[in-house]
Amino acid sequence: MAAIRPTEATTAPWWRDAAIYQVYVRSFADGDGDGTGDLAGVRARLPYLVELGVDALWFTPWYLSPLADGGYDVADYRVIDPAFGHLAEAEKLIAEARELGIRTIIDIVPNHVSDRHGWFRAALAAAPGSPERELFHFREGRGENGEIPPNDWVSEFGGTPWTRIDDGQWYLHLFAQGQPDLNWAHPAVRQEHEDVLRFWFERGVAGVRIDSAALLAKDPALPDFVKGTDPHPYVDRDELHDIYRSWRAIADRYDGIFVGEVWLPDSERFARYLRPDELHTAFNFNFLACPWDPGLLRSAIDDTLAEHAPVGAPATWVLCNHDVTRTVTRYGREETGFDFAAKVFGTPTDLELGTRRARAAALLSLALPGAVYLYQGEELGLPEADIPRDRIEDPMHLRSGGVDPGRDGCRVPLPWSAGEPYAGFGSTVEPWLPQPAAWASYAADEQGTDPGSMLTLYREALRLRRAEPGFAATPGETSDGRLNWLPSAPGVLAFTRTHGLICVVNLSGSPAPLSEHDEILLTSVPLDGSGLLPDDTAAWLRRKR
Ligand code: TEU
Repeated sequence: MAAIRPTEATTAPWWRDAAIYQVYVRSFADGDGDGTGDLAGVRARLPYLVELGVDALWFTPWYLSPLADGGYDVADYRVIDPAFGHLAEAEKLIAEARELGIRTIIDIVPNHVSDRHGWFRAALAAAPGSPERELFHFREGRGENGEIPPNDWVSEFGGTPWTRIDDGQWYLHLFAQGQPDLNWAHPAVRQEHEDVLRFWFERGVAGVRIDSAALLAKDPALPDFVKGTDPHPYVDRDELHDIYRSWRAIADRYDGIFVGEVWLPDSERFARYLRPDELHTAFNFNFLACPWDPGLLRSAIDDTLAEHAPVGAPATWVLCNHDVTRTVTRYGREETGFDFAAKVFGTPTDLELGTRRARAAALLSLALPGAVYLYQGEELGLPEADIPRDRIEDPMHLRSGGVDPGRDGCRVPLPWSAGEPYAGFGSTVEPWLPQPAAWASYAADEQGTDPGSMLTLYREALRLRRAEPGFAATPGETSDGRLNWLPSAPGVLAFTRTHGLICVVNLSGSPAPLSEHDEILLTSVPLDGSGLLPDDTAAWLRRKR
């Protein structure tokens, strides 16, 4: 059994260098056979997660939801969706995981609720101008008969973010129609979210991921968007920081942590969310979106460490999540960066190349100072799946008029056992999203016994990352930024951490010499004995002093 790392002064707090595994519950494992993943499925697979060697699980929303956006449309935060289980089972799961040394992070979606949430139903039933409507952004339309949306904003999922209801008013939803935005200027909205945080901290969760964390606050006038105006009417407004300071005070009482989903290009603005009395960490989307290019990766790493240092927050390293193209697919394409706007159907992909690079990227990201997030299936090297168009459920696809492929391709139910129906996902009926024909060839059971598999690489890398003190955050050293670049050939990234650990990644296009070392700890592909590191591969080395 893995032990929870002690948090005394001998080691840094757990979250500063944790390996956190993202569980997309619907697609992780199906415990009751109905085609949808559930909490029973997760509980049954806890030993797998222990063996993988992760410190915490982040669960995408598991609350009651009509699933207009895969659960990011919450109808009730205090109820587990019956498709997943029930509250007592969630409590059991949190406790069982903790017994096994794994902490739990839940997902809170403060920007909006589901249109089935009690508050929104009450708002629809109430009259324009009523206190019930004040909790949301209801407005009259423009034009002679109010038939034009109240402003010119564009939904994050495309199209207008306004929907008109029967009495003629419009309500704002930055995402799908089923996700009405809350009015964060209203004290009841703040109060309710603080209660929800306490509700879950009381149940033993160790942390909270904050969805769309930079979008909640709106200019009360809801003005048209004029490019270049500062402040933006709904992105990164100063009012947010007061909200997060009050959340931090609550989390501190429970020793809980936050990870914010903050997509902001400006690093100084980004770092403001990580000041010591605000969020503990935020996802590093610049690294996630970075192309497989030595210069760009090196700058992304340097910029990340530089932006975190002044606020004393640890960096996070993320290669993929439930919103973006799977890593092995992205790296196997001509455009290896990630950009929502550039997604199209039918992009040519070399999966062998992508997989080779993803293996090297795994060693790179796991060697960097800070916390690392893994998305379920990343450890199996799953590619982005082609979903038949009539089976795509993602509102990003539906609202684009079918042009955007959407995000379902990275949300396909996991393959557990090669020889079982639906690759061992656990279903007795077809899972909610179809699995590609090749899915069984990625099954965890066969990868677990294959020394050359992606799963074996992740297990070994996570084991070493935990065992080697040189990879750990240093107590008292707030920047955790112990990384020194080593001289290397053009196109080769080489850096040291402490205790003589070295990570080398070759993106030069040809074999490159390894940095001086005494011991090879791990390589992303077997070396041939020439002393050279092949292109698109990585190695962990040790140099004794
Ligand atoms: O994602 C937020 C999201 O979609 C961002 O990409 C957003 O568009 C960005 O801030 C724009 O700059 C979260 C969840 O991860 C996603 O699954 C949900 O669909 C979404 O929020 C709505 O809750």
